[in-house]
Amino acid sequence: MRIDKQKIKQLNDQALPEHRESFDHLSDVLGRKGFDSKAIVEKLKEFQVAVPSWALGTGGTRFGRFSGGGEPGTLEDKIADVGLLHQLSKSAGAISLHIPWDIPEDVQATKELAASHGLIFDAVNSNTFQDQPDQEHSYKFGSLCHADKEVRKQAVNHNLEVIKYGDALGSKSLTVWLADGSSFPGQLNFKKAFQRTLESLQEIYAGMPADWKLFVEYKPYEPNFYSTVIQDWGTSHMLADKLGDRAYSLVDLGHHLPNTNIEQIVATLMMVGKLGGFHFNDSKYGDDDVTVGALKPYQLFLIFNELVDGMEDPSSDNPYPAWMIDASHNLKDPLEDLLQSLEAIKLAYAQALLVDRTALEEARENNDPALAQEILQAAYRTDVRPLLAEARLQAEGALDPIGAYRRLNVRKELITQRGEKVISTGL
Ligand code: PSV
Ligand code: MN
Ligand code: MN
Repeated sequence: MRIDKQKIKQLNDQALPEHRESFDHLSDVLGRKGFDSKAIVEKLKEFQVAVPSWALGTGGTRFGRFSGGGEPGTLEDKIADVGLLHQLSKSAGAISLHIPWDIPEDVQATKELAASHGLIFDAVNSNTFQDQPDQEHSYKFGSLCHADKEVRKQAVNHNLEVIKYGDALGSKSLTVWLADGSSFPGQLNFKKAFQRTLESLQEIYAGMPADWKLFVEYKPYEPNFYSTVIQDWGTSHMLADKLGDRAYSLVDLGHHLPNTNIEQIVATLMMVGKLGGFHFNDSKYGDDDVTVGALKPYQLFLIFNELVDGMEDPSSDNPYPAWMIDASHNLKDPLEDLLQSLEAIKLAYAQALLVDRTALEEARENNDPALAQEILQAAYRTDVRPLLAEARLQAEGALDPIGAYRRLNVRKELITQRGEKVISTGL
């Protein structure tokens, strides 16, 4: 399904006078502080976040799954759902696939369908954390780190196949996240596991097209509960460094132990040009994967403050990071959830663009933490929602994406088309 553009326009027209008033007011306030609202709106229009195919269905927990109905049952439906998100938000211009959950039957037709929704294919993701019905060897005791060379070979070949699919679709990067690790002390030889993983990744790296990047994602625990082979950013960076120039670390917000200073990790990785990708979500306890900004919007802002700093730093050769939402849970309508995540990401981005970096640097050099905090919080406490709305309006999206989604009964229409019972592939 696609939303009739005219209907979005009609809703926008109704809300326009109020929006104009708040946008003009904010532009005046920001203008007096030396910020150019127009330039910020342009940056917001450019900022696109990939939506992963596995977030479009209701997420389950190990205790149950409660589908809301109208879920996408095919890759085509998933593309259509991201298309809807993009129509409303104008910020979700890419989809990230997980193979083998999303194998395209007809690559050309899939590419054309995505393009017709204004979408490109972002990083492709391999899956060696589950066994597939037709596979020869099991990943129960690991994949790229496995003690048995044949298992490692199977996992490497799977990644090479994922690259092939991605290449055909126009993706330019592969994200590798491994569940490899151990659940009991003594189970795994840490050094051998690292070395085997490195060798396997080297084979995968060698199999990438010359213009591709490899993102190495880390995670401290789960599904293994004693050790994870790529447990943290240091391990991920060591691997990326040994692999070569086109290998990078990938930071997933949920993949840290409580209270980790993620903004410092971001700053450090960007300083050495090794932050390749970023997975957004939020959490209270672990890898909760709840809506971005639902719990810790200030932390998200502090992270964006470093991301913007890294992106604007002329001495850094860090590539433009690949942004992706990696959130999915079991209560909200997944499309509303993703619209909220997109909004939270862009709010934090816009606020970070309002940090007076020259003044902040001066405060730091003068050892003035109180002033540094004032500067950061002045940006954080600015209500930047009119800037986001203006960016959407100019791009012909919805002034109020969730409002439009509800008023246009999108979920009801999806349920009519797809039924109540379709279960989307994913976790
Ligand atoms: C693992 O927890 C993860 O964050 C990785 O990015 C996976 O690819 C994704 O979730 C989906 O399983
Ligand atoms: Mn992730
Ligand atoms: Mn995760």
